[in-house]
Parts: sequence; structure tokens; C-alpha cells
Amino acid sequence: MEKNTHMILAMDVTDREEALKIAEDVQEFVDAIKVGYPLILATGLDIIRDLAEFAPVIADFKVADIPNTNRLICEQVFEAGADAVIVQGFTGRDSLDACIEIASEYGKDVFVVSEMSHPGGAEFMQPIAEAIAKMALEARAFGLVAPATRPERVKEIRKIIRDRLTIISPGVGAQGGKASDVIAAGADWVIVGRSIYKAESPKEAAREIAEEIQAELGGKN
Ligand code: NUP
Repeated sequence: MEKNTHMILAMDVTDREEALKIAEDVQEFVDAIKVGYPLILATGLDIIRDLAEFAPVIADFKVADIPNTNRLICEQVFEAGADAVIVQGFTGRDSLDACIEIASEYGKDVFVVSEMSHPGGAEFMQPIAEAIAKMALEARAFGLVAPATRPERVKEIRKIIRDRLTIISPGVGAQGGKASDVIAAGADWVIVGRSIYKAESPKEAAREIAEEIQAELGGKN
């Protein structure tokens, strides 16, 4: 995945035409588009290929099953045209290995959730987040999903994985996180949903966040 704008759009609208329009409008400001259950359940799996015309697509299915089922899910995701899949880490190494095995067969990427960005993410997941990050490193995942709502946690995860894995970070805007803070903490990409797709002008909202990120990086990228 290219790292130009350092931004991923979370496309959680439930209307196909709206999704395609937003994708067209914001494509210059995003490196990837993340789709999940809301859009796919509403419009069908073909939306992945449709959106892939604008940017690489990350399928946020938070895959969390036994290895065999994970394998079957990941095959469907990559057959549908996704460039990467998001999986849970708490199901353990064998489940993660199954996803990574299929991803490498397709030449695609796996992101592992270490700790979720909502307040409840601190309840059960935070205490095991470091262990999940270590596992993802050993299993050679492509990256981790770490919370933009807690930049200090992104910093901790960065220390563990050093520069060997990437970090994508949701929770900017609607959930209270700030793009420049989480980029400063060590995230490679921020994930932004509602602040863009619910804005009066998604394009202008995306431009503003992209500029904030570039100002933070100050030419470092
Ligand atoms: O920990 C996570 N937090 C989170 O918000 C892991 C995620 N995958 N997400 C997703 O990121 C969430 O499902 C949504 O698609 C997006 C954030 O959207 P928003 O809060 O910017 O609207």
C-alpha cells in the first residue's frame, strides 16, 4: 500500500451510489478505502471491486474464527478484490497464521487489531495488546490496527514492532482522536470515517485532514 497521504477512508455508508460518489470525490486524498459490514451487507461483495477502481480496498471483517474458517473467509475477501484484510489478534497464533498464509498466496496484506479505539477497547483488549503486537510481529503480518483515541498506546505498540510492521489507526474525528497527534505517535495511516463521509463536502473535509497530516510530517515522508 502506498504511503502518500497517510489517510484511509472508512466507507461506512450503506448506499452504493453514495459510496462511489464519495470515493471519486476524495480519491486524491486517500491511500486506501476501508469497507466493512455496513456497506458490504447493504450492497453486496461486488462493491469491493467497484471501489478498487479508485483506491486499494481494505476489508474490515475483523476476522475472528478458527483457522479453517479464517482461511475460507480470507479466500473470499481476496477473490472479491480486496488488497488487505483486518483480522482480530485475540483468537491466537494459529488463527492469525491461517489468514497470513492465504494472504501470502494472493500477495495481499493482513492487519491485526491489537486494541480497539472505543472506550470498551480498554476493558479486555488493552491488557493483551502488547502480546498481540508481538505475535503479529513474529507471524509477519503487514500491520496493526491501534487506537487514534489513545496516541500513547500507538507509541507503545510502535516501540514493540519498531519499523518492521505498519500501523493503521482509527478513531480520528468522530471518536475524538486528532490526525496529527496519532501520526506524531507513530501511525503510518489514520483511518477516518464519519468526519469525511458525513461532512457537507467530503472532499473538503478530506483535504483538511490530509493537510493537517502533511503539516505534522513537515516533509518527513
Ligand atoms: O479499533 C477500531 N476502531 C474503529 O473505529 C477498529 C476499527 N476497525 N474501527 C473502524 O474504523 C470502525 O469500524 C469504523 O469503520 C472506522 C472508524 O470510523 P469513524 O469513527 O471515523 O466514523
